[in-house]
Amino acid sequence: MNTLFEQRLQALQQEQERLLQRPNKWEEETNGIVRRYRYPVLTAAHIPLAWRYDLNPETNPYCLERIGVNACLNSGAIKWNGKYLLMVRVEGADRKSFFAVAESPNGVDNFRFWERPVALPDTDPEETNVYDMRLTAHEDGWIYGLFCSERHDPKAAPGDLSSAVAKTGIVRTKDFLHWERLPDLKSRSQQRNVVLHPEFVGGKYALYTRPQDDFILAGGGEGIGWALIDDMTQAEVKEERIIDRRYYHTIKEVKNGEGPHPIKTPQGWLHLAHGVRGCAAGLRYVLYLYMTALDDPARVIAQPAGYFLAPQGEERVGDVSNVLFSNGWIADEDGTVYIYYASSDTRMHVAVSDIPRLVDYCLHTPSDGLRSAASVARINELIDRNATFMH
Ligand code: BGC
Ligand code: BMA
Repeated sequence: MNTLFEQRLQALQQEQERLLQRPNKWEEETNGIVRRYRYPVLTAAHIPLAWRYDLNPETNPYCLERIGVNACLNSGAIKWNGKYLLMVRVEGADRKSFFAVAESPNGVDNFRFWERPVALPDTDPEETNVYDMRLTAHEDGWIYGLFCSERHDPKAAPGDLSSAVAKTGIVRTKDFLHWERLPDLKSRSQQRNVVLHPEFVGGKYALYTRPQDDFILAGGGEGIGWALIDDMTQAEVKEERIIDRRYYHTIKEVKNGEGPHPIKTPQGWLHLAHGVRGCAAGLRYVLYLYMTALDDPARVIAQPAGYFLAPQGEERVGDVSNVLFSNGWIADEDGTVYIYYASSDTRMHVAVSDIPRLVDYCLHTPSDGLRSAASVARINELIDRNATFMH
């Protein structure tokens, strides 16, 4: 027996089991809106050893990792058969991302990957990278996954190996094992962060879109859009209108994008999105909430100013520092909301809240006055109203 191999493998297995079974615990936050859990729910170290190590001592006498994994990030989420599933963006050491399902019994810890990564139907040899899937259990009976499909820009100048083009890929499933790939979304502009609304709207499918002129910059793309689609098997954005606009000197000045699909509440659709601004450190990504009307999911009824989650502590640092990104949340039957978010393109976390609390936050947080003077006026209004309550 090769004892070096055995010892190393045993240590790796024990260490991973300890990590997978570690109970998570929430920490109080001063703003009362959410409770973050202390430990990341998924990291590269959660990836099964059989995906990374050759477990045959004959062919791997040093027990080396053969296929490295860099990060677990931007994950779609869904409750399915009583389990909390994440559709994880796993990024390899080779920079390529792929999808893999991880499952937890309680939504906050004990996430374990299924046996194999998702084998997405491979329909286009130019498709180089796939990431950031949004899951929607649609009322038509299918579970859809919309994701970003990226390729080298065919119009890039010779020697320019960085320019890319983003499209929206579409798959659907009924069991998370068999995936049907539908044609990519047709659109005049590049599209990343496209999300399927869970209900028909006037008999049509509805998409939250994010038109952009360029791969990185939104350019003339003014924000989160809305498009009605006749047929998901031939999905095409024919008309698109902006429902959540970007503004100068806000958290979404440079770009924004819908997170997961909105949650239906008695007071309206509750939306989670990311906003991006530029600063000397690069792009800063934060998360914000807004609400739209039940009878018209494209009509904004509440827009609290600023972010409700921004990078904090260790979340600030990673491969792409100063980033929180979310494309998955789960609203449980009892109203608990599990918000899954990645920090700095490196690891997955969960923060927990509930529907009444998030709705209260949306409906009663002042909107952005867009100017410092307006911010001061809002604080003074609050102080005036508080005068009778001060002791
Ligand atoms: C990366 C994404 C990133 C996008 C825009 C892609 O190549 O994989 O994580 O959001 O570029 O920066
Ligand atoms: C992109 C997103 C994410 C990523 C973020 C920060 O625009 O689509 O994939 O988390 O940038 O790198």
